[in-house]
Amino acid sequence: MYQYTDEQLESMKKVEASRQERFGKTLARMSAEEKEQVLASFHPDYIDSAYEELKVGPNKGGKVLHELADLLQGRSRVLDMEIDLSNPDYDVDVLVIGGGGAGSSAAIEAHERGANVMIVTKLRLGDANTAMAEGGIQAADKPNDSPAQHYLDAFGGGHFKNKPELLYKLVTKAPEAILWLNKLGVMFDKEEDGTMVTTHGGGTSRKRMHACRDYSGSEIMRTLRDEVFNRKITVVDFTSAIELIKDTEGKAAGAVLMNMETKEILVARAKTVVIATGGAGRLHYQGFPTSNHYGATADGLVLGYRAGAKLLYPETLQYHPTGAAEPTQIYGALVTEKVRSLGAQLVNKDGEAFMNPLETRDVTASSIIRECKERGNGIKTTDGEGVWLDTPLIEMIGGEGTIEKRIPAMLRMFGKYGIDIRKEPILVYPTLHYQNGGLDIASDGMTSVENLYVAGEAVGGIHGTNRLMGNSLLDIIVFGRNAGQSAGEKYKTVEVKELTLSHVQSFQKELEDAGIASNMPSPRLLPDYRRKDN
Ligand code: MEZ
Repeated sequence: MYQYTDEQLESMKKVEASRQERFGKTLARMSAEEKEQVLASFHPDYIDSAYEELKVGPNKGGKVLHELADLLQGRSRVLDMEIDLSNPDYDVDVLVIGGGGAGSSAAIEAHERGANVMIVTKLRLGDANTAMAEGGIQAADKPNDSPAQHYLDAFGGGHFKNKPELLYKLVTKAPEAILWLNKLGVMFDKEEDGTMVTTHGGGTSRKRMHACRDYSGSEIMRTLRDEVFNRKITVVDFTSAIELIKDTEGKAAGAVLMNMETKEILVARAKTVVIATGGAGRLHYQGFPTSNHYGATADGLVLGYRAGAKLLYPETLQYHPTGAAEPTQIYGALVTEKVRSLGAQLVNKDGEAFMNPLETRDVTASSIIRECKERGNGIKTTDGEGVWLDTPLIEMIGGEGTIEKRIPAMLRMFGKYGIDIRKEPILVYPTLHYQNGGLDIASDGMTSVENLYVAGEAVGGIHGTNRLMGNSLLDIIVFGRNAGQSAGEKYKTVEVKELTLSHVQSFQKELEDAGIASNMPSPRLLPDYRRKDN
C-alpha cells in the first residue's frame, strides 16, 4: 500500500478544496508564441548538451542523443564472429524483424499475397509497445470529420515537419484500418446501436479516438497475434536480429540472428526484409523513466543505419506528459491521455489547474516540467517530483462508474497500491514514450536500401517532430500493412545474389578512420538494470 508523505497529503487537501470550483471550467489554449516559448525552454529535445554530432554513416553531421550515438557508432556484434553465410538456416520470401503490431500486420499482409513469411522476435510475439498502448487509435470515420481534418491536426501537432506523402497515407487509410481490425475481431467500444465510441486526444479538433477501454493496444495485439497463429506464419521467438545481410548487389537479403538464450547464431536469407523493431524507451534518454516494454532499444535503427539507410528526425523524442510519478514501483508507467480526454485536470501543489490538459503532448510535458522546475509548484515524490492529475473530476463529469467503464486499467494499476483514482488524484510526471524519428521511407515503406522496408515506430517522418495520441496504433496498422503489401509483391521479382556482410566491415572502417574505437556491443537488445556497485 502506498503511504503518502505529509507534504503530499497537505497538497492533496488543496486539490480537493479547489475541485468544485475547477469543475466544468476549461482553461484557455496557449497561443503559438506561448507554445514555442515553453518548448524552447523546457522540452528535453531542446537541451543541447544531451546531443552529439554523428561522425559516420548516412546522417554524418546530424545530431542525435548521446545514448543513440553510442549505439549507432558502436561495435557490431558480428565483427568478432565467424559466420557462414553460404548455408542459411532459414530461407524465406519476407523476413519480418519484430513481433509487435507493425510486424504482425506486415506478416499478415505478405502472407495474404502468397509469401513464405517468417517473423523473428527477441521476446515473444506481442511483447511490444503495441500491447502497452492504452488510450486508442485515431481515424476520421464520423460524419463530422474527414481525413483532411485529421491531416491538419497531425500536421500542426507535428510542427509541419511530417512527410506529406506518409501523413496522407496515414489519414486516408485510417478508416480502412479500423474496419480491418474490427473484422479481425478487435472489440472496440461501441454504443448500443453499434456506432464506435470516440473521444478527443491532445491536439485533435474532432472526437476520433477509437478505443477498447484503456486496453486498446493489448486488444489489438491479441487479435493480430491470433491472426498470425491462425495463418500458421512461422514465428521464431527469443531470437534477435543482430545485423542485416545484403547481397553482392547491395540489396537487403536477410539477417544474422542470435538466440537470446543459447546465443546460437543463425542465418536467415530473405528476398525482402521488413524492420518492425519498435522504439527506444529502454535507452532511457536523458535519464527519463519510460512507458516502453523491455525490448525497446532502437535495434532496427542501428541495423538499418549500418546498412546505409538514412534516419529522419532521430533527434526528436516524445515524453508522454503523464507517466506515473508515485508509487515508485510504477514510476514512468503510462497514465493514458484518455484520463485527460475524460476530464481530469493537471493541478499544481497549491490546487491550481495550470494549463489546458489537452494541449499537444510536447507542450503539455514541457508545461509540467516548467511548473515543477521553474515555478517550484511541483510535489516531491520518491523519484523526483510531479503534479496532480485530478481523476475524481472524471466521475463528476461523466457520472459514477465512468472510470470503471472507460479506464479500468488505470483503476487497477493504482488500485494495487491502495490508491482509488475515483476518489484521489494521482501524481504524474513526463515519461519517455515514443521515438518520433526513425528510418526514412518512401510511401511504399522501402528505405533507400533496396528491398529493405520499415514499419511502425522505427519509421521517421510520419508524425513530424511530435506525434498526436492515437496516431501510433494507427501507424503500426497502416504502415505495417503497407510494408507487408509492398514486400509481399516485391519478393516475386527478386533474385538474391551471394550473401555478404561487407557493409559491416566498411562501416567499421569508417568508424576507425573517424577515430572511433568503441567496444559497446550494438545493437543493445535488452536494457541492463543490474546494479553496477557489486
Ligand atoms: O498514442 C499513444 O501514445 C497513446 C494512445 C497513449 C495513451 O496516452 O494512451
